[in-house]
Amino acid sequence: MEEELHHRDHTGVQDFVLLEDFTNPDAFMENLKKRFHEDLIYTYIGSVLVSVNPYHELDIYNEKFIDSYRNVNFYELPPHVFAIADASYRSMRGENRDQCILISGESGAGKTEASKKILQYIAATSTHSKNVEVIRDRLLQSNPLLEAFGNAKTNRNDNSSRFGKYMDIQFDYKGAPIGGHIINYLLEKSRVVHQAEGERNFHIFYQLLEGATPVVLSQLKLENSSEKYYYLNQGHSNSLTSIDDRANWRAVQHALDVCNFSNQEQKDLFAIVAAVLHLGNVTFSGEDGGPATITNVEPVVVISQLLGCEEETLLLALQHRTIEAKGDRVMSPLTLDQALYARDALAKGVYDRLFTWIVTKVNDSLNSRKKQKHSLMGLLDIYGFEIFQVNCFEQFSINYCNEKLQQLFIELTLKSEQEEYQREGIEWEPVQYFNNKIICDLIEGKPSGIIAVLDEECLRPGDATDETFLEKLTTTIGKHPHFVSHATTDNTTRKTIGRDEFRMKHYAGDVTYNIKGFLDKNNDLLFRDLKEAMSKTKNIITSQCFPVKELDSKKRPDTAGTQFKASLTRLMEILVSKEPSYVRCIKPNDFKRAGQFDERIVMHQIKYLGLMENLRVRRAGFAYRRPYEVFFKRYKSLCPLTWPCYQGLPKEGVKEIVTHLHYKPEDFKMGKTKLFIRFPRVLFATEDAFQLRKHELAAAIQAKFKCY
Ligand code: AD9
Ligand code: MG
Repeated sequence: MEEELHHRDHTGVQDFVLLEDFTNPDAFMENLKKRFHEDLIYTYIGSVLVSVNPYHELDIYNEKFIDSYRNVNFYELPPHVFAIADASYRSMRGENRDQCILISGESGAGKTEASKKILQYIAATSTHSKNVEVIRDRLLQSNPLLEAFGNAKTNRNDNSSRFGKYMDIQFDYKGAPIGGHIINYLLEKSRVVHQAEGERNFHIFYQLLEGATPVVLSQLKLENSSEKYYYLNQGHSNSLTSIDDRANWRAVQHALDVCNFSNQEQKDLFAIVAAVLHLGNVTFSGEDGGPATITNVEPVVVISQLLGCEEETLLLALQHRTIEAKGDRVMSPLTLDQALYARDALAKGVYDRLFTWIVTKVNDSLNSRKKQKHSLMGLLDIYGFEIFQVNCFEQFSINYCNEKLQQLFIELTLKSEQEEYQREGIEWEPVQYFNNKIICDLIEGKPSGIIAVLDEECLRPGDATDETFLEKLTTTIGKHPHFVSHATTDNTTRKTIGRDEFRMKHYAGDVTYNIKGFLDKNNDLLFRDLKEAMSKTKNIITSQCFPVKELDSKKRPDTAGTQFKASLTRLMEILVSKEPSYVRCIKPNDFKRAGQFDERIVMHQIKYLGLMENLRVRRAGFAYRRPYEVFFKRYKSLCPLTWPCYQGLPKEGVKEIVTHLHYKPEDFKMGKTKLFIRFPRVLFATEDAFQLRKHELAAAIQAKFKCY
């Protein structure tokens, strides 16, 4: 098996650190390309894994591969996502440090696939018992379930994640997975009511229509034809060859059972999914500015049956809103625009809360309760950087999230690595890199960041509109080097940007955002009457999702932008507290096509992901570093001067050890508190010697006991 693996990997270099011309981006790309055409999709930059999406199935994820990567030193086998998973797992076990694996790259680059492979590896590697198996299955099954509700076909990716996901896997002291916890980030709920040309709604809708039995469909009053539903037919792209909705439906059914959703819960869940579809088919009529009336009552009747609420209440809430004036409550009819807005807001609100309810329920099933949590491994798989024909509030949020992640990467690799050399007094030629902190500040800064300005407009009573928001942006940040608007730019650029747009120079490229809907989406308003109607439903999920106490609260909820910002800040705190590993995913072409390597777009990604800088820092640096205490404790038995007893300081002890092991001067440097080793092979040799020594010592002890 190992022979086979080595044989497969004869093309290019496995680690960019070995590239002769390591400062040349063309050489970098040539290496990626050569390997890509041999289906060698993984390459290292030191301990960072670079992965290129092959866009076809590779037979490198089977049991045999899992076995061969288990417990093997990182650099001994060809680069693989399993090696990253294994190294992270072993580091967690060996050094008792919580880990996280951060997967980044643009939409369609292969993040979600990578995260699934890591989970597969971890599930297969760790010690098994009956209890562990239950949790392991749930961890694995949470994927198809959340993907069904949270992924969709976009023009970039047929299975695009439309929510961010951070998953902690909890392990006991033996290294067995005993629980997990998922945090979900901002679901792109606008997709529930509208899809761009060529795109689809969330997978679950099509799965239900394609996969459910005629009996189930008739209970839900649905027809097996997605074309009939307004919320599904706007993108004109319902059937896909790349996705088997029927098979995925069966997978979801299985996942729901494994994750402990009761029959009643499953019934209620799909009643909601169906209700959303019926809601989309409710139509209104109304004159300019006059009251709107529902023109087809049938779907409303069906919804009230499905959710278990009064038909009348729902009809009223869809056509009116209650206004409180001077202590009096008055029913005010909605205009046509308002009624359509309210209908869509209800559909989005219900679906979004349902999604969070599902995550909570999955977390419940993964809760390790009394069992002793010992260590954690986090997996982050978010939506990748996106540029569409038209970019809205959703793309703005997604790209903001990617800026934050890039910032973390910079902080933890480029910046901290260089700072550490300085701190440790090691000679060092600084590497220049672009720090995107300036863009993060532009978005989230106070008081003049984009989110702050947006909030200000949202909270301003009176005539605030998307247009006034843009005006305000232009006056407050018009001169910022990463912001461009029609009003602030030169004549040439002005031709490329509309009056209702602003452009941001993101780390990954320029994106032009259309301001339409920014205020609404940030406000995220759902009329009280509809909330109240939902809180009174007999369907346990909707009533739980719309608790009465929310209605009683007088406090205005935070805007969508501010909530997202806060959740990202918390995420960053979680991530910096752990030891990170990185997978950097690259998309080889824009056509989801196997075997096609588009140099232009790959080069663009190499540049913005900062891979060249990453390589330079790595190349000039040291593969391994450990505090003297840690190194000394592990390897002291290798040197007669430090074993079995040693009186001196750990640093002096380490010096004895490396001298005894004949480390060459160019192989290592001694910092103030840490030992730095330049090449992994040196460490491997030391580790191998240690393993041998351990066996010798164990044998000696055994022999001693036998004498007695
Ligand atoms: V998005 O930001 O969620 O839109 P991802 O998650 O980066 O994006 P994803 O993992 O979903 O991309 O990959 C897109 C598609 O590429 C998958 O559906 C697969 O068809 C294909 N892919 C990705 N990685 C692999 C792989 N290692 N082997 C085979 C792959 N196919
Ligand atoms: Mg994804």
